[in-house]
Amino acid sequence: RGRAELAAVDLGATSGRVMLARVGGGRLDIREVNRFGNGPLPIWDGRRTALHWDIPGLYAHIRDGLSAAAHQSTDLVGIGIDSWAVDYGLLRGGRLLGLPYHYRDERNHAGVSAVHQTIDPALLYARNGLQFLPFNTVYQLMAEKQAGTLGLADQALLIPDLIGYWLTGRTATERTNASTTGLLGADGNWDNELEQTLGLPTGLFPTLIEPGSTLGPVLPEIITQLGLPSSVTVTAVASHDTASAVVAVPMQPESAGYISCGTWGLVGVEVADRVVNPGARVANFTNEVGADGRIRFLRNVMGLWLLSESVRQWEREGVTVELPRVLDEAEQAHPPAELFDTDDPEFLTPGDMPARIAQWYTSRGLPAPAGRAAMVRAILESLAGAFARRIRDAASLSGTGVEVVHMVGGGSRNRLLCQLTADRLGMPVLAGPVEATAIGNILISARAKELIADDPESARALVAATFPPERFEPRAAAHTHHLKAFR
Ligand code: LRH
Repeated sequence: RGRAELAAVDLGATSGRVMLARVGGGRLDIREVNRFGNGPLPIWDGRRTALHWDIPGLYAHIRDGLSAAAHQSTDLVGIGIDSWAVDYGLLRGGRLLGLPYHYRDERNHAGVSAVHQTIDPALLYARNGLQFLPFNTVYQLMAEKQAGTLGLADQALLIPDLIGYWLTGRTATERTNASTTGLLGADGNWDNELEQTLGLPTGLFPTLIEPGSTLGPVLPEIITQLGLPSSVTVTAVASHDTASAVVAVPMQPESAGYISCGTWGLVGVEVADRVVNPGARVANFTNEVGADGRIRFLRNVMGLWLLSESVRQWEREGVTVELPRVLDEAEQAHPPAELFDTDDPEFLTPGDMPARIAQWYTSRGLPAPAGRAAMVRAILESLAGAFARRIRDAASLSGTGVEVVHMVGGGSRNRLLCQLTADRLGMPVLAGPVEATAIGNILISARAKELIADDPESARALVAATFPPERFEPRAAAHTHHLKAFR
């Protein structure tokens, strides 16, 4: 096996980046090429302000990043793309019809009632095994149908597949991300019967492809425009960002849980088979498909969105917020008298987050955190509490003997959050890597290009050796009322 360079395009809901990695000979070196902000773009639609993604803007940053990567590299052989799940672009005759909707747009409410009027949510869960999130693609498509826009399209592409299509001219639906649409059946194929029941067109999404397969060579004009080597190809990686992140969790899945903490906290375990039963449905656990056919049995917890939306609000109020300082202050602040429910749907939409959290407390007759430091402390304590609770659920519902919990993604850089999570869990938290998603993206490309051994264990061993995690031990006093290990 030789060494070569690979680019990862990794789009998160709060920021995106292009990374360049040199892989081979048992080594993985990765660095950032460019980074750009991302977020909901409000656009007036004639009746209301709708939330969209600025996909052309993101694509421009991706092109810049790939071009810079090509200039910094001597041997760029592949590109992999991952992004947040569930969202898609509608196309007709190969052309994008409009800006993709942001999953936080409120149109989903209409889609949810339309779907649940047609099919009982319990039956839907038995088919697709997905937790209820109002923005699962199936609900968005129903909203689109009601708005009359779905009929205009002859194709839908999930976000990473859309970027891949623009780079290669090839269309496909990568499986891990497809599994978040709600339209895949237990057999792993598009559930045409469900689509027909809901009155949705079948065949809207192109054929499924597996992570690790080649999408295609980059279009000649793009090779020229960006100065890419002519032989570079796009690999379909585990294109759902969470799937990529879990590929790079340096864990032993039989005895570990994970928290992939960025905009969202994705909290769960990796299992061989779907866990679909009434308990899992009531706890709102999902079965998303991962690389190597593994299942991510997890639950969404609101995540660092609570913090980033708070910071955004404070900045709107004219305060300059230096996050490291606010986190230091939060460490000194008093913990809240009570944790708030991070997953209250009130927190889903953009806007004044501190006011909504304060309202959560006062409407229950509880004192709201006073001041920024106390608010940040309440957010981190409440997230840590939710993480611990969901790890416990994941372990007991799946029968996994969790002894240690890995925290990856941006949250793993937040030492207070890691420590509080360890305290609430009563077990060690192993933090890092921060860029797990981009690393997982690279690892799948590297396996496909035969730069590393083609198995998930070797890939995780490489992560563990390259990015040794930081260990947070639970502090004794804090966890006395929590169980040590859960089965
Ligand atoms: C995390 C994530 C998560 C989905 C949400 C839409 O970025 O992909 O797995 O539930 O975004």
